[in-house]
Amino acid sequence: MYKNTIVKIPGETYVNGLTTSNLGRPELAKALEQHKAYIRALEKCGTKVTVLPDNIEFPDSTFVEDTAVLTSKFAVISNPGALSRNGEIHDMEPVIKSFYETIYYIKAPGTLDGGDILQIEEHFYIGVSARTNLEGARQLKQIFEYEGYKATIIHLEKFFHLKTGIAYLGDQTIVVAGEFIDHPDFKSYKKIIVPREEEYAANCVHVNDYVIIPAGNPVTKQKINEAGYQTIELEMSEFRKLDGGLSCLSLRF
Ligand code: CIR
Repeated sequence: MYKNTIVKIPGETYVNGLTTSNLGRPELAKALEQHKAYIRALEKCGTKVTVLPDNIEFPDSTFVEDTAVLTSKFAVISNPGALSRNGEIHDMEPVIKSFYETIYYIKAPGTLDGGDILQIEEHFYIGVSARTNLEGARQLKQIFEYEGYKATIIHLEKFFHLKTGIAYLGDQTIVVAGEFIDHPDFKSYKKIIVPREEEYAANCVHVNDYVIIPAGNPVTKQKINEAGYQTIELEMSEFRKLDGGLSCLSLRF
């Protein structure tokens, strides 16, 4: 059960954020509207949403998930792998300190983006990606093991972040796409398989009684509903343009 969520408003420089998507430049007004709907959805799920002001110095800073890994017992401040994003942790640190007593840090030369971390009950999966290096992944694995959790490092082939292609819904059920469909480390879970043309929907978030999914993915929505979950659909076009998915826009704890 998540009680809290943290989000950050996209600033006017959002349109200059990092991207590999080729979907065009985002429209700020539309992004702000979609972000408001995202906040409303987190409230509908029963979380208290902490809304942080924008910071135009960091165009990508609305993607707060990458700055930290939050668990029920402790927090880890990440060390974001993109140079232009690394300073985002300085805005986030005091906020996280207001919620947590035990805080760990990923330290250079380790880099780590929170989007590469997936929790399945007491087991954390850590993606090694273009943003999270092996040193960062090893540091985090050590922290989890010290705190009594299991941790597995997963080497990504194509996905941007680990959670770009996988989500956990509870009840040992995962939503998977692409390279994770037949991945040996996920073979013991019940799987909802996302079809290729809906791959963006693999980044969905289970928040209490709902699964929030990106609008326009009817096959995935139906499969999630058939598995017994209620869904909330959100328009995500302006975040997708900067490679952002639903999970990236919040920290949930
Ligand atoms: C970036 O390239 O860092 C941002 N434009 C998108 C970050 C998406 N975050 C995530 O998947 N956790």
